[in-house]
Amino acid sequence: MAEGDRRQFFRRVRTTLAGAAAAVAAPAGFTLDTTKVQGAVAREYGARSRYETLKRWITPARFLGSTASWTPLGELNGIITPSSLHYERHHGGVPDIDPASHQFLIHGLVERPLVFSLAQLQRFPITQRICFLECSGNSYTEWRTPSAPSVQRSHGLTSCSEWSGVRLKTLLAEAGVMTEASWVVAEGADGAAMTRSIPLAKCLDDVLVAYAQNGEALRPEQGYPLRLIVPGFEGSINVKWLRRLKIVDQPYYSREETSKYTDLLPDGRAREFTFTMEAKSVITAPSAGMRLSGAGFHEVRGLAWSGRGAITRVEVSADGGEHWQDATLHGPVLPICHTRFTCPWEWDGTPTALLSRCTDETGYVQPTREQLRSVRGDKSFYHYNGIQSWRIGADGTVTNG
Ligand SMILES: Nc1nc2c(c(=O)[nH]1)N[C@H]1C(S)=C(S)[C@@H](COP(=O)(O)O)O[C@H]1N2
Ligand SMILES: [Mo]
Repeated sequence: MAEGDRRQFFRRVRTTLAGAAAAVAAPAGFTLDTTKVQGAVAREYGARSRYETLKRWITPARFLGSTASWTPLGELNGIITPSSLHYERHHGGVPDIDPASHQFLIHGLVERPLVFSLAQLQRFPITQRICFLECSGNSYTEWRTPSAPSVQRSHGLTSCSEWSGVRLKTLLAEAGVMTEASWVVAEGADGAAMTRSIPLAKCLDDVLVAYAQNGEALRPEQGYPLRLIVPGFEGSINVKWLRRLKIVDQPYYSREETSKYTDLLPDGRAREFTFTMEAKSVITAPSAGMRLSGAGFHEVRGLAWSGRGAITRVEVSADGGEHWQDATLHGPVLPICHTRFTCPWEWDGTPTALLSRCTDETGYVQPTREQLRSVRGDKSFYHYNGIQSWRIGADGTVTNG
């Protein structure tokens, strides 16, 4: 038997035994309650079971309208985030926009300035893609002393949806982009009038003007009725409540790309336009705030994603980073998309730490916190993608660190 085969074989055996260990034997003479109870009638618009209570965690607002809500990653499964639990970030509150009167303008360095209603936009060929969004402020608590009390509060500013809409390049072709154009400035219709500059090349590649999320209209929090989806780029550039695209020949250096969303480097200079979100992974269970019921088999579960393409590998360490084992990736494994991984783990009941490390299709390997800090210094806030470590105590408690 080849070495790889043998490893696979042992893993299969271990998983089977583990399954048996987790199963509960039915007591002798056990009878299942088979009473029939008349149920409720159909509902026109669905809601979850009244026994389910999972929620986003909302950052206490510093001022009215500027807030963030975090996805409870620890308790979710699969790669699609339920729309009701998609993280939110807004700088001027969630506007209430009537789609019947909303107008979307493309102007600037174009042959034909165009204005669209939602209905007009929906007559263009539709396309869809599943991709993650991640706020560049996600995991900011982990730069210095890792301190978030849960994976929701360390990593919950990322979510993954299926988005449908029109390719921006289709609309730009319709408008006729002039040769001197090189950037596109996007503006939202919210209280913050969120404004971001996007390289024209990206807009002619895979940017979407989206009006649907997971099959239905966008949620108000996600930009109803219209938003940009800029796959792999930091969250803030995915302008919601989109009302205007101005085609220009230089970036606009708006507030959101000078005072905010820049990375202060060790030499005191600020790096601008860090567009792409680098590869990152995190173990979602067990994770901080959870408690293991006891020694024995546990399945380590998590998520990995990269703004540069598909995840090709995730490794898990159950001894604080000394040894690493390949995790199983569960399909579909899509580019620029949350990817599920699992890894069987036999806990011996002694204190240890669980870590995950991912690699993407460019060969980039998720760095340790120390590696990141050695390059980026200790003044950074945004764009943290270091390896996360969850400490397991002898009593089964899981903490950050
Ligand atoms: N118009 C507008 N667009 C916006 C924002 C905003 O405040 N206003 N916030 C941005 C930020 S910082 C992020 S991280 C993403 C969040 O998208 P979501 O709320 O759908 O998760 O939207 C971006 N688009
Ligand atoms: Mo963000």
